[in-house]
Amino acid sequence: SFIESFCMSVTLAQIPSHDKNGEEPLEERCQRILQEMEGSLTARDRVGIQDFVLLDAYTSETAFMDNLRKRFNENLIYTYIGTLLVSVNPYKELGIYTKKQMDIYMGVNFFELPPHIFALADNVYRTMISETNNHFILISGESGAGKTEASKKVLQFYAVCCPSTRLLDNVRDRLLLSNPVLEAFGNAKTLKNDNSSRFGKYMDIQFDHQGAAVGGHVLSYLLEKSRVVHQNHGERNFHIFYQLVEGGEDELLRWLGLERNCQNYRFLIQGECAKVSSINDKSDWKTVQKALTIIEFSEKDIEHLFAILASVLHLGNVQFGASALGYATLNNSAELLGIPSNMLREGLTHRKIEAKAEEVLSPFTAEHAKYARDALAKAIYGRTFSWLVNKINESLANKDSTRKTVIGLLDIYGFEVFDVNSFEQFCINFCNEKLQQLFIQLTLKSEQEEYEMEGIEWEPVPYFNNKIICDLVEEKHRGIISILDEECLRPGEATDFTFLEKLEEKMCGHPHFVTHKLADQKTRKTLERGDFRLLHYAGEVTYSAAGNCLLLFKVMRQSKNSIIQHCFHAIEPDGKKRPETVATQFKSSLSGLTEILMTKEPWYVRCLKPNHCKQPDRFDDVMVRHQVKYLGLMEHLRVRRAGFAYRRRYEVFLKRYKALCPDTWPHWKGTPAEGVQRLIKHLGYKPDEYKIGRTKIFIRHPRTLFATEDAFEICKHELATRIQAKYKGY
Ligand code: AOV
Ligand code: MG
Repeated sequence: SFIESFCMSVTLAQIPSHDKNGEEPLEERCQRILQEMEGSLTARDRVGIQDFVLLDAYTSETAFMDNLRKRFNENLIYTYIGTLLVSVNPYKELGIYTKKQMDIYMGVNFFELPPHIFALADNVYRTMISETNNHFILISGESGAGKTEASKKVLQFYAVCCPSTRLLDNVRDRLLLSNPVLEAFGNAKTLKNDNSSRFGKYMDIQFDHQGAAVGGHVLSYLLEKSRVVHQNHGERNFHIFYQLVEGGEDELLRWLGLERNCQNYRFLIQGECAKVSSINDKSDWKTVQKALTIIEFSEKDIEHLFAILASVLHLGNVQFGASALGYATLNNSAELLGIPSNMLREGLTHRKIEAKAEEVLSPFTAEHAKYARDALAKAIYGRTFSWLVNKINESLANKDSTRKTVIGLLDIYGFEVFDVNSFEQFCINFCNEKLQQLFIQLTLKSEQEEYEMEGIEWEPVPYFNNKIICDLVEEKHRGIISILDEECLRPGEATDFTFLEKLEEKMCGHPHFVTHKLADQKTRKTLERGDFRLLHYAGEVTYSAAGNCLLLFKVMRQSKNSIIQHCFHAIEPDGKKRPETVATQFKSSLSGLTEILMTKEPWYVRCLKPNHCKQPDRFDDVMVRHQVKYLGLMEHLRVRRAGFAYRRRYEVFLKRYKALCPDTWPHWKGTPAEGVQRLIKHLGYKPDEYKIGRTKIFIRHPRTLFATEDAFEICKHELATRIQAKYKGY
């Protein structure tokens, strides 16, 4: 019979995939799920709908917003658009990330339970196992929307839920503990977020063929180093400095020549908020200490690491006046860095000039000396951060060479606009622009192209393509970065103003570029002379070119001092004559990232920020609507809804479900396409529920596939019962 022959092809291990639901009889479970899917009207009214695709007035932004708000008010922060997860930051503990919750979501059909980040994590994981391919989860949203929290939840889910052996336990711990360390050194309080990521992070989690997490690798992107020496009002330096000063043991502080008072260190108090109520620097210090040991930093490494941090703090207190130079603190700094203090002093206050084969020391002005000091502090910190990431990678590396599949987690700094936006914001926002472009390419664009390729009738959904803004920034020879490069590397008197003039000349008329000359025509807001404005996908941002200190930058590049040279010249890749500027390096590292991602299957978490005040239970309509718009959620929904939630190649679909139809079981003689048609006819698919493409079947609603999947489960369940009955006697 059908069941018996099916029985032969299924291994016992495959059968109880839903065994934790064993307490609930399958029939009842199906009934329940169906009821939940249909959703009683009253419940719907109250809690909204968990998948926007099922929303009746799906094209209306108002309906979208209503649903989102309803759910938010009920503390339901997650909603799907198909398999995309929308998350709204609740700004309060919801108690939904417990071990118990993880158990509930583990191995359960995606649409069976209320939307959750764990459901997404689980779905990605199981797809990776069953299709043995690589995936990545792109987490996006503006600063403070909840990206870092989401990425931590995903990592925790894998650490807790994936099979493990005692041997692998430490891999698991290291994966988890890499987070507090990286956050201590790479996150800081900003006006937007008390724990704002100031670097971009891409983490690969590697799994072996049994699905155990066996290793990881972190790539970091452009750390906002300027924060080491300068913080805007209401912001802080990187967490680790405060942790050290607040939490460091007496003995350690004495050795480092530090006092337990943040107010004594210039680099810590420019934002005038060394204390933050939501942050406990003391206990965070303990966590970081513990993490460093588990990641296997040697005692010596740890010692050196803190010596470097302290040297930066001392450096910050060095003052250059007409005559006074803080010799004592400079000596402190030099000692901790392990360099002769006269060399450091000379390096910071003089530059060498070659005149007729002779080297002459020419003193810097106090202004230049300050600049050199800050540049050195930034460079020291930046390099230490890279070193830290390398150390973590060594510790996470999996040495055995068997084939592994990976899930990549991308958590970067979100789009941000401050009163004054400098080069750092330019890079951060460009990064977001690039990721939006990737999202567009992978969803809106490729989706519609696929319908075309498969010969499926399709009414195109229009969307805003931000490629034009990406090009404006990064295009070869013409983009802003190219112009910046040219100005930085051009001999002669390049200044911030010549840079701006070049920009004006080349970008004139570009729909997303505004300078002060054009400001009045394009927008009502005027611009300062040293500013330019970009109309980003997520909103307009005014950048201050004057802050870029192009001139000083050029002076420093000419320095013969080896420390300064080291800091100002990017390492030149072999064979390249032209040194790369930071912007160009960043641009190429982002292209590298895009390449890494393009080889993997994408999943998306779109994080929304409900209000500007970091407060719970406040849903600012205008603000959320704006995010929904620029993230392209409506367009995504339209494509999803008008389109088909699921598609599978005929072979794959047939292979999985052929047991559900006597005609296709156990062998189908015809083409896979015909087999699938026979199969779905048997299953009673309605004509408007699916479309037959060239190579794939397209299914409109998740529930159709869901019903099929359940039929498949019941089929397996019956089979399991039979097998058990059969073998009972043995
Ligand atoms: P971000 O990563 O998106 O901003 P975070 O993930 O750091 O934002 O979230 C900011 C803060 O919001 C967190 O510190 C939490 O207090 C709160 N929060 C976020 N998600 C949740 C959640 N699911 N449950 C409870 N509280 C949450 V930036 O790194 O600034 O772009 O550069
Ligand atoms: Mg973050």
